[in-house]
Amino acid sequence: MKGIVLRSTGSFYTVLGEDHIRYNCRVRGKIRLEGIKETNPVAVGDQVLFDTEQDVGSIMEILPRKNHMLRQSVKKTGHAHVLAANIDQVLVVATMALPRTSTGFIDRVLVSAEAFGIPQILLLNKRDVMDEQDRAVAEEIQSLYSSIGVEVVIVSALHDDLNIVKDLLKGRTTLIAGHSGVGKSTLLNSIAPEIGQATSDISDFTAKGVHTTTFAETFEIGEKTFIIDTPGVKEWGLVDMNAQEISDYFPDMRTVRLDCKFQSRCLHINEPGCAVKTAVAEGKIAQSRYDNYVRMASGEDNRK
Ligand SMILES: Nc1nc2c(ncn2[C@@H]2O[C@H](COP(=O)(O)OP(=O)(O)O)[C@@H](O)[C@H]2O)c(=O)[nH]1
Ligand SMILES: [Mg+2]
Ligand SMILES: [Zn+2]
Repeated sequence: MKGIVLRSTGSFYTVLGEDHIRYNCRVRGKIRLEGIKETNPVAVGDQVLFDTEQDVGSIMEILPRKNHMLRQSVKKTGHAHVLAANIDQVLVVATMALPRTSTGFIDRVLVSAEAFGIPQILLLNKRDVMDEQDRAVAEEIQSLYSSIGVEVVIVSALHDDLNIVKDLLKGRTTLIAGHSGVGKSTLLNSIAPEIGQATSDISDFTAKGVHTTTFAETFEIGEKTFIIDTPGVKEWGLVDMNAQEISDYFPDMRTVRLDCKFQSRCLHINEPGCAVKTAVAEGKIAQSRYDNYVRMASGEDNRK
């Protein structure tokens, strides 16, 4: 039977079959998928062929992936880990306060998605508790990211009707990313109450590093509509990317960088005649985007 992998624990997989029944499966024997060198052969979001003859089903084959996203393997063995496969879009959930999300985190996720050719949505949550200053910053962020092709919505997952968000998600598979406490579970509950996601107290978000689940999990929130929740967002890394590649995945730098004096060799950091730096000075590229680029390009850890 054909199915989609909803959840993986590393040895067992929950597969949603075409018959709409969930099966517990494992991988028996060797599975081949061309070009795979990652630590986990089968990822959440994979379309698979599986056999249901035994109590525990057997995944026989992974169907070709439309795309996938990698994250740095937790153990830093040099191997990458497939975060999820067949993703239509990435939804970054961020907040101005309680907790405050840095633009460094937002840009890191956007660049990671861009690197795999996946469109992005930015959701600024907790609109109801934004003060005047937060609101001004949120609107600034909205206009900045809209200008580089990212859809931005400012909402309250607790109090708004969320029709805009539902429309954006409808019929698609969306990978959701955001720090603990920003309201991802609350958002899922508002959109699809039947999935009954546990939410944590605001005070819990300071308890860093305490993750109850370490596995990506997919929720079906409507017909052909899936949300993949990925715990451990701190491990999101820019796998094997050098400065040139990173600047390629900043849409606002992409065209400008061809005008740099040293063109493809320019890192846009100290080089004379750098068109990117000029564009920053002229306000054509946002200072925050440039600063975040420099941090990523110099390999500095800005995952917070
Ligand atoms: N005021 C306010 N609180 C929210 C909103 N969304 C979520 N929260 C609260 O933020 C806390 C963390 O939410 P949760 O959904 O568990 O975050 P997660 O860790 O990203 O899944 C909970 O106490 C929620 O009630 C919102 O729009 N406004
Ligand atoms: Mg949660
Ligand atoms: Zn340059």
